[in-house]
Amino acid sequence: MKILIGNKNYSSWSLRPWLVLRHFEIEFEEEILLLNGDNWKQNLLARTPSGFVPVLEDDGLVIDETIAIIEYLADRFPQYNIWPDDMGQRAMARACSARMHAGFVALRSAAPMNIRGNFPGRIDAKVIARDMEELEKLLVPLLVNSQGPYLFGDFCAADAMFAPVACRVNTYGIDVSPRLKNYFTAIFSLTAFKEWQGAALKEPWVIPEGEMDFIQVQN
Ligand SMILES: N[C@@H](CCC(=O)N[C@@H](CS)C(=O)NCC(=O)O)C(=O)O
Repeated sequence: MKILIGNKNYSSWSLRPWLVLRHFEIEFEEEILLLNGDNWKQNLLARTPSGFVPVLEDDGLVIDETIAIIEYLADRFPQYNIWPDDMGQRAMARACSARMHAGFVALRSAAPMNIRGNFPGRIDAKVIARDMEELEKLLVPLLVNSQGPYLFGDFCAADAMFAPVACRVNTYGIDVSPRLKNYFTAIFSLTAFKEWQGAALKEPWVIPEGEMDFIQVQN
């Protein structure tokens, strides 16, 4: 089984299924397809169905789209609770994951994941206010219900879906409620997350579009 991912510092979609693979100790190989440099897009188009990462290759299958990769892993490894065991909780976990996959567009574009970046106070709070309100309304009741540390108690795929949001909140110093702050701390404390973060911090590549000065000029 092999996962094709983007640069670890920037590729928020790649982080999600990678975290599931690593956290549940599934054996896999990884290959980074750079999201920068000469001909990076042509290379991506040549190696992936849609020209986007992540992509999972397994047993002759080539699967793209983050949610589909996670669902495949859950089917392929039913011995792990990639989704919660309880049917109702599983439905809730899929629902909030789908909301993340399809939504939070303002937050995602104004505050791209940049793990090594440190840009507190440099995002216009008004631009992301509605998304941050929606995030609190979505996640806090789940955390109250589960009593933490993760959305459904133990770490599951839904938490992987929100891990890049934790990174964004950290990089841009975005205000969140104490409950969300604790939740993001729990994500940062995962061994699998620390491994990804350590690798991201060592990467030499800089993508201007993911750096604050570029974003502010664009806006
Ligand atoms: N809908 C896709 C989105 C994947 C995506 O946007 N990946 C980014 C990297 S994080 C990418 O490949 N970008 C290449 C490009 O923008 O051309 C998924 O859920 O996997």
